[in-house]
Amino acid sequence: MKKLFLLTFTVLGLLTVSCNSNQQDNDPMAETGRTQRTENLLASLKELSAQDKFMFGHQDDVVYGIGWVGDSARSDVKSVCGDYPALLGFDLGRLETGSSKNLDGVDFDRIRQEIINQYERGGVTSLSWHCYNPLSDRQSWVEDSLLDVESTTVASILGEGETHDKFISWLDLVAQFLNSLETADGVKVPVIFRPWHEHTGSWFWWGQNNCTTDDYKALWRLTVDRLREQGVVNALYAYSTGTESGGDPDKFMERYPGDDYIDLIGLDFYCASPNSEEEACAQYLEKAEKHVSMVCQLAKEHGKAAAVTETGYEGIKTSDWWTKTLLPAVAQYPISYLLVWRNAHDKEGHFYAPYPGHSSASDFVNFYKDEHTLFAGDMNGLYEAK
Ligand code: BMA
Repeated sequence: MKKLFLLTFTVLGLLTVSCNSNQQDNDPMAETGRTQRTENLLASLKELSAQDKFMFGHQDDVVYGIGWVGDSARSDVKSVCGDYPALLGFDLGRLETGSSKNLDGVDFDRIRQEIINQYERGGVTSLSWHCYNPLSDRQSWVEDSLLDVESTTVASILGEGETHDKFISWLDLVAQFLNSLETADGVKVPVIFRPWHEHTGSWFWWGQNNCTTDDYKALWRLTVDRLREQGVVNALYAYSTGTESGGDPDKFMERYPGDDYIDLIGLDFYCASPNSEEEACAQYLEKAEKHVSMVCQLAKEHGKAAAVTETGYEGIKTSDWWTKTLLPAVAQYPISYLLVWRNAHDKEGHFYAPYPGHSSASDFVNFYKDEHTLFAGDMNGLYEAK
């Protein structure tokens, strides 16, 4: 009995010590208001940015793919090359409306679990947010018939605007979700949060023609300040534009909310042409030269990590796209990661990663084996102090 008690006592003691130490690790650091692990991740991303290796990422990789949805431990990328992506992307759109599923039908509880799984395999998660329009109560994409509403939405959020309180309650739901990202051992899982993306275009209500520069910056600051106030200690923030700057750094940074608000500078750009595959690939290489080099330069100047926050070739129509277009386009630039978009199970032809039997699958295996690319199995110590 005594022995059993001692054993129980010891186990309880060990558990308490380990919980306490995780608890302490979850405490925000005085200088940055974030956990040590989150700062370590940022340092690792910057270190990766300075090397000639990058993490491969895929949106919604583990929750559905071509011909399947909702399976456990499945991934089109893993089925093709044997490993998970080093980075996963998920979207928080519809969290703000209180829905249990996001805009693409993925359960938020599942997303939470997959973020934790990804952390436990040593990888990273990036979260985008196709946020509803709080003024129209409709999607984030601008609707032509509602242009007056779309172009006054950001202003309606700011100051004492009519949607301010509602929007703050939406941010609080995001904060709640980020705060809930905890492993069974009580470790707060760091993530990259990438709201208000592609703002240099005008297809979202927060886009270029729909708000002023000052209002866009104010939206960012309101977002980050509120999340911090709500106790979010595990988020890095990514600024990610489209290609509308044309490679002009001043234009690219026009709506940058400031170094205190941003950790990672990135770009969304795709391989596409209405004319031909050759043209799509040639233009992709040109775009990379113009934009990715600029992103890396700006990230360096501002002391931030650099990334290609979204990219890909819808339907991957060229079978050697991975090694003959993507790699030559980006491998020479010091990015920390690139993320290809989702393999939709419900939208014919809307996929950006290969799946077994796809014509680019064997080329993807070469891409996987290439010295520049990192997958989950290559991840080691991203969250440890350098
Ligand atoms: C777009 C498309 C949509 C999707 C949205 C948010 O690029 O993939 O089908 O709903 O992203 O994930």
